[in-house]
Amino acid sequence: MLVMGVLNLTPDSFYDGGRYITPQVAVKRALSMADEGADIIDIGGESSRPGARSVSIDEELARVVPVVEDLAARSDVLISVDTMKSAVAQAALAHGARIINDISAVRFDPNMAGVVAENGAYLVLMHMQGNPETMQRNPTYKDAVAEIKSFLRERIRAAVSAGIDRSRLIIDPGIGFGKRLPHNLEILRRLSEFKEFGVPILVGLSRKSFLGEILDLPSSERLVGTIAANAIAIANGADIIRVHDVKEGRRTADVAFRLRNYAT
Ligand code: 9MG
Repeated sequence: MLVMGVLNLTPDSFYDGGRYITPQVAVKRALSMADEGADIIDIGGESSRPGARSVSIDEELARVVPVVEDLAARSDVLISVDTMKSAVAQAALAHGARIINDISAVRFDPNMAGVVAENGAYLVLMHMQGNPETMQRNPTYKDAVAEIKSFLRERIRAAVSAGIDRSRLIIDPGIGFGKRLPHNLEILRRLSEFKEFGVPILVGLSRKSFLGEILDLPSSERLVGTIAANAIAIANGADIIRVHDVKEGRRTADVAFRLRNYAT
């Protein structure tokens, strides 16, 4: 059971935007997340929030690469980079990253799958209906779980045919990416159905707006909701949780995983 700590190097992410804006502060935060029990640090240089400003390759490289390089020199923690750009992925992998978290599931940049394959990197394939700009404009499904599974099946096939070893793949149903509250709830309730792919399942629900809808609370007040929902996700089969609050996420993971696997 792995915990992925979120490190956004962006001014406009929905919860931690603007906090880790210099490389020194960002690396310090990454090291403290590793101390708190993060197995993976997911570093992002472009916000995927609806309406967020898009970032040039040069700007994203300038934000991400110095942090990856310095963190890799100071720690053995697994470094993931949240990017849809193959040039950013290539540079990050050359400087010590091991995982590419591509929320487009290698659809937005035609060179991405090749870069991941050539570097023998791990790849997160996430489902999103639409794109970050349009995704929350009335997303619609007949059967969200069935449609997300069919998308992931096709993306796994595409990744493998681009030369990425299946053992390097991680799937993610993309909580909040082109989904309304009932879709997110249905996905978490039926998460075990994603086990049929035989690859690890990552869930990112930390402080997201569906929790705000349930609780009628802003992102700063959604930690307890995050813990509750992560515990259910783990009970239903999640292998990796992506969280802003690593200490709490680690404890949630350890307890929920032990309960899931307890055998008399
Ligand atoms: C970058 N990012 C924001 N939310 C995410 C989620 O739920 N999963 C993954 N893989 N990445 C995410």
